[in-house]
Amino acid sequence: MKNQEIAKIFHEIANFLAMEEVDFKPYAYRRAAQSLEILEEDVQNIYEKGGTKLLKKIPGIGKTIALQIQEYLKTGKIKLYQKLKKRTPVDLEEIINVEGMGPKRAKILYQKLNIKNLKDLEKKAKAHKIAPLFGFGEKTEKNILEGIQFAKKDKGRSLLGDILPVAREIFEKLKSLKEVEKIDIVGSVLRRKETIGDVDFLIASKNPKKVMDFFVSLPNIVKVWAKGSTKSSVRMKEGFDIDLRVVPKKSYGAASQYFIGSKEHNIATRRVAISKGLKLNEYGLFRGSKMIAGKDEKGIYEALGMQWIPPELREDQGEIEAALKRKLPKLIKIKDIRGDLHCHSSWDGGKNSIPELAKRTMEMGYEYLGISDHTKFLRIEHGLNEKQLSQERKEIDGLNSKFKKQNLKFRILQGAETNILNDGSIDIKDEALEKLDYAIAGVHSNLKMPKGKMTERVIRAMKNPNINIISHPTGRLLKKREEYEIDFNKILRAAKEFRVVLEINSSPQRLDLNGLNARRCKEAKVKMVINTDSHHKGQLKHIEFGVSQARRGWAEKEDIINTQPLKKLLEYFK
Ligand code: DGT
Ligand code: CA
Ligand code: CA
Repeated sequence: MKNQEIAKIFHEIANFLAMEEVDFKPYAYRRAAQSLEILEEDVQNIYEKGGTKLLKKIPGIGKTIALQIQEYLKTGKIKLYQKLKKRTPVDLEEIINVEGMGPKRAKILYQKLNIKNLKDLEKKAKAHKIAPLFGFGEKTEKNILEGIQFAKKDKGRSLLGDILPVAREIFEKLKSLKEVEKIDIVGSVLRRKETIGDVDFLIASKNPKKVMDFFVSLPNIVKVWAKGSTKSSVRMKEGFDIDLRVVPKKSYGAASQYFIGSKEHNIATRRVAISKGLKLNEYGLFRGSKMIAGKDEKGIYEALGMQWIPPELREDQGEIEAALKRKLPKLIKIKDIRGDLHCHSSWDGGKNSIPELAKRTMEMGYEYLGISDHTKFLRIEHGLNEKQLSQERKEIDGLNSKFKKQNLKFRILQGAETNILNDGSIDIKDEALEKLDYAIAGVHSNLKMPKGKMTERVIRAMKNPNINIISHPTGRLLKKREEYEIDFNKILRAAKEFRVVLEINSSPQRLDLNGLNARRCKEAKVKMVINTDSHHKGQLKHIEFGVSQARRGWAEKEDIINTQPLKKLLEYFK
């Protein structure tokens, strides 16, 4: 699917245009990009079916942009984009990824200081050339430097949410080859790490040469780093690398145990093998020169006296010891989820109406959907006030009585994602909160508070008996923004005391709580909820990312409240 590729180019065009300060045009490209991002049908299919005429039916796509989509589908390029890039040779994507930087600031820095990329930006910030510029100042310069350090830390790693769909497409292509007997995605993608260094595939085949020839000729490969009969490595247009290993079937289990990783897990597993007088490598498990296991993973772990270990746990964080004692957790699964409690509807500017979201969640097999629109403090997000919340309630009540008449088990709950203000108070009156089925509170402003203050702020919100859930509890944005300073142990204690649930936010940019914090939460016996924070129905499927983080946090069904039937859930919130 080319939708995301084209969306990315439109975003970049919008950034360049915003830099040149033509006002309405960036908006048009931004809108087209967003529209493509959430489009569920392949734009190529649409074009093939009805040309630019049908493309123009997509919301936000007018004549010019339809022609540019056509241009891209036919030539792989958009001339306007090439022209803009040439005119302003700035790596805008890299620069505006720094927290606090935008196209307008990037323009000033390019014009005044000739800053073209992250390296230039760091050099000038360190030399204190940025602070004296009009509209910048000491504080901004300091923030820019902090932002750069953060961006550098994750450089070269991609978000799991960006990688997984592409990896799955390639998986299907490789799988279709008749020489491929077995295939798996392995490495950190299978372990569902939040960020990915490179994608690893493992294949069993009697004809590695055929497989490798096919692999290196896949579309969207921009460079072949290496091509051999057992290992090949390529760079994709999207900017990440893929490693492919081909092994004979009899070693497939051993190879998959090795390439799933992590490296730390492998080292610890080999230690167990050695302690039993065995040798484990990517070809098999051996006693002397005799191979005693290797065809499948289960056989290897069994021969080592262990339970098979789900990939999400393979980080050498105690899973080996637990598997030896046969005490691995029974990890939560996607199908345990009965509903999503963090969704934004068109009431707060989300892309879909409540009935549209309800329809999609019913199709997903959910029993309930919680609508949790932003509240009034967030003006740019069209936050709802008390009166609008009660109007929204009427719509939800109406839909629920319709479901009841149709004998459907499905129900919509009314929540709200309220804001925790600086002093820990909530931006909606208690009388209005009491009328909701549940309330979420989150920090959306003033993220740079000192640790003690931030901790007190969130705890005060938790003390409010109407607050049931804290959304994205650490506030991080992957590759963009560090967690805010907060004493997480104190938060856990308060959550336990006031029976507040912590969210695992499934949005691929957040994944907050992450696996590690989810595990701390489980150990503190604090309940969690896995939500998507969807702003349109296409994002509801992100639930799988939250479930993966929960699994990385050793969470079982009982640790997650939205695995409960509706009645139990509502009792919990009482
Ligand atoms: P990434 O790519 O940084 O997100 O993380 P991984 O885990 O996918 O790492 P990668 O692609 O370098 O290697 C894939 C797996 O291969 C890794 O998880 C474990 C295994 N592996 C790689 N190098 C070594 C090594 O030096 N020793 C051992 N025991 N295993 C290794
Ligand atoms: Ca990898
Ligand atoms: Ca690799």
